[in-house]
Amino acid sequence: MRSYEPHVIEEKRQKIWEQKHLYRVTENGAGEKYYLLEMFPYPSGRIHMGHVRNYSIGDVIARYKRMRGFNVLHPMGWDAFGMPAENAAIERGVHPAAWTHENIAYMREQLKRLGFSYDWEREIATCDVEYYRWEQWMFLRMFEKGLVYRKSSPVNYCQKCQTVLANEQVEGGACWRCGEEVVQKELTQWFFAITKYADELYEYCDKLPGWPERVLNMQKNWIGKSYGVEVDFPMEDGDGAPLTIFTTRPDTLYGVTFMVLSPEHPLSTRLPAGTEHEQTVRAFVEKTKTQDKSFRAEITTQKEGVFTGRYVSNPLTGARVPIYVGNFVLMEYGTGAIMAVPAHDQRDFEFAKEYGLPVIATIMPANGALDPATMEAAYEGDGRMANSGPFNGKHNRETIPAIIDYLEEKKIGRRTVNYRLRDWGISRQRYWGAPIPIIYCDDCGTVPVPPEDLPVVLPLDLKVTAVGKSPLAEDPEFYKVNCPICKKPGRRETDTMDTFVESSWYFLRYACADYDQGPLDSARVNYWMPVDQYIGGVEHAVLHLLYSRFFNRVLNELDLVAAREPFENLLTQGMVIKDGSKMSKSKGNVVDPDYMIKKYGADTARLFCLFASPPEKDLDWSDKGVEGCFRFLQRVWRLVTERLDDIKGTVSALEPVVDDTDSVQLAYLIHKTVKKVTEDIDRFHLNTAIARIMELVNGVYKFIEKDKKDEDSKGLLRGAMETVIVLLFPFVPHIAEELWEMLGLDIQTIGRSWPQYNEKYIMEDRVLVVVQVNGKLRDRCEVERDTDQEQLKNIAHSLDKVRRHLEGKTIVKTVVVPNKLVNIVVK
Ligand code: ANZ
Ligand code: ZN
Repeated sequence: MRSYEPHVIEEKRQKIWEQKHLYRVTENGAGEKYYLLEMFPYPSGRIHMGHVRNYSIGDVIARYKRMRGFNVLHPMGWDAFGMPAENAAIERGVHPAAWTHENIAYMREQLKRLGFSYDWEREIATCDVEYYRWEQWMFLRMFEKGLVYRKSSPVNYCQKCQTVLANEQVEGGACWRCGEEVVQKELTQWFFAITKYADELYEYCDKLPGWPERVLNMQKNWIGKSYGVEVDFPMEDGDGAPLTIFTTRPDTLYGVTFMVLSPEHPLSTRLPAGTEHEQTVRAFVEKTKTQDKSFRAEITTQKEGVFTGRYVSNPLTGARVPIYVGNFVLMEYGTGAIMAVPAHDQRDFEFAKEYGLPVIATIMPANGALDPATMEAAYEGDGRMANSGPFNGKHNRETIPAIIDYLEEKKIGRRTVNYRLRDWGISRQRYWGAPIPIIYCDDCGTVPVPPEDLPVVLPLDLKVTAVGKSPLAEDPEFYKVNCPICKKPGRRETDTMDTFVESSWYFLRYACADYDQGPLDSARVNYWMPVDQYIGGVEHAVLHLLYSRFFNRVLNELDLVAAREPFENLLTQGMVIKDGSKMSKSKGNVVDPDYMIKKYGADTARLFCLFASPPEKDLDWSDKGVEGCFRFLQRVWRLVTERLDDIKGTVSALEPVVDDTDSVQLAYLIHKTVKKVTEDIDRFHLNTAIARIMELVNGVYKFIEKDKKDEDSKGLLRGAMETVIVLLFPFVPHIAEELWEMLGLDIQTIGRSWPQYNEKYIMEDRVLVVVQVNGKLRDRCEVERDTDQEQLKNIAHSLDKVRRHLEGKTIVKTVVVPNKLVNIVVK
């Protein structure tokens, strides 16, 4: 008898899969389509346990769906552009391309060694020109449609990484990568007009029932839709346009005691021009402009400002209101100016206290009046209105529509909706990215590269010497180019695209990875899209998923994909934790997948990741748990191999043997397990599914102990073993397939059929109780679990087959084993 040697069987199985192209999939395959997608990795060098977990979960579902008759697309690829390649180039002198391709080669082997059932023929690497050339094509189409534009704007800039950062790459005012304080810098940048889709992206959050609530809320918050009103405050001296502000709280208009402009607001420098205030305002504006915006917006940031020397009048009361410039007002939101109501807005309150400005309370809490002289914080709750002219005494919420109606009628205000979402700045001053297909010409301006001149190939014969300094900008061979229109010398754009652009459409390219007539073969794309199940980390809950939803819409409008939303269902898996914190190099608590494979094999690594916790929850690494999984697989191995000779020629059965309690119990267990495992996988309760298979294995061992020699029992035993193997297949495909083959079965069938259960043998919360008379099985009865002993006795005594054996006898005693057995002892 062979012992369980994972390496031998795993490598053997993988070779067979590859030779038989078992996981190749076409659009002509039988069955309904099912697109299972896992977030593709960045080729950093080696896979980590987070990948193993993510992809193990995905592989279970892919295999399971195939077994259920679906035509499954399960692809894999590489998110291959990005900074680390450039860093490696600087630190180690290797070319980013070489570094990336080496990493891909290594990681591909790692994934293959784990036995994931990908269709490798659809593999893509986003740094390959065959991929990004189509991204450049898309850029040009978006340019035509006005969805791409260029503007000079302050950008977040990290001086250490010497690069522009997206808002979401700024964490608490610091660079997400190196922790350096982020400053603002003016740069001309390319933008994607994602805000044109803000409303749709927001509203569709309610039409994605297959997404986790938490992720949808994060998306909604990021888009930040808010209903309010723009109000015009006329300048005191009646000169020039009024000052327009955005507020969500028109009910507080009577409490306005000052106005605040963003430092970037055009009026900030214009209003004090030529006055004694000019210098102080200018100095303040300059200072504040270099501060990171998200830092300025934080509630804890110190409120600072200066007076402009000018006033507006309150359109409702006519009161004279001074205009300040303040750090906490951002130009990007609303109109870049606010009306300040210190009594009811904490930021305004802090500002008022700092600069000795008046506070007027206009909303009174239910438990008493506010006294501005003693208030220690703004009252931001609701209540009855005071100091508010005709609205006094009314509930503040009620007055909001009335006040807006009034403002609209007088044409001094308009209902508006504001979004926090900003357009997506995609320019990066980097080398290792997709070149932006634009040429600048002194005469013709900004000229898109003609489509027939695509791709703009990223030259590979360059040396990267410093982070953020794109060598493209220093390579005349690259940037010297003639203007496509006037043919005079022009200059190429030397910025590359944000790598989030590549990951915004890779899932579409998988559908037609070999297509070379255009970016996407719509027929194939529309066969597969939308993605039925997407699986990945929650760290992508906002950006990647939002950008993909945006991109998919754009491509939908370009008639390249019929679906409007790309991802039907989303599963966000938890982190892998060890010793209390996320596994990471910096924490020094990583377990290397290669080590796991070497020591236990791929099946154990997969099984542990799936068994140790439900997919959405964090997984706590445990060496003991790994050992346990390995022992379980050994136990399964022995279960089959030790009895192979016994059951070789036997026909498998899933029916109990007549009048045999043990076989009844086993048959019921088999059917129950099939049902439960099916339901569990459908709900992604993969850990409990495994636990149930483990129970079934225990049940089979128990049955074996009874040492039944008859053919029927052997048939049932074989049926039980086959069920164990088939149920295990999606989780641990190598050992399962090997055992399957040992039983003389065809490996095509294990991957293509899922076991059925028979309702007859299913008891939801019911148990089968065996009734014996003098230890001999006479009948069984199905009862509710935990039926009480007396009742069970009565039921047993009343059974026909039992009564026959009681006739003319005296009952000595009745032994009841709850949920299992009743034995009636007679004389
Ligand atoms: C007066 C007021 C009184 C406000 C009050 C709030 C409470 P959301 O809900 O996020 O849309 N605001 C408007 N534009 C701003 C800008 N560019 N920078 C900083 N703050 C700005 O927030 C809308 C509120 O945020 C607006 O309503 C405005 O303050 C402020 F008791 O106006 B409110
Ligand atoms: Zn020109």
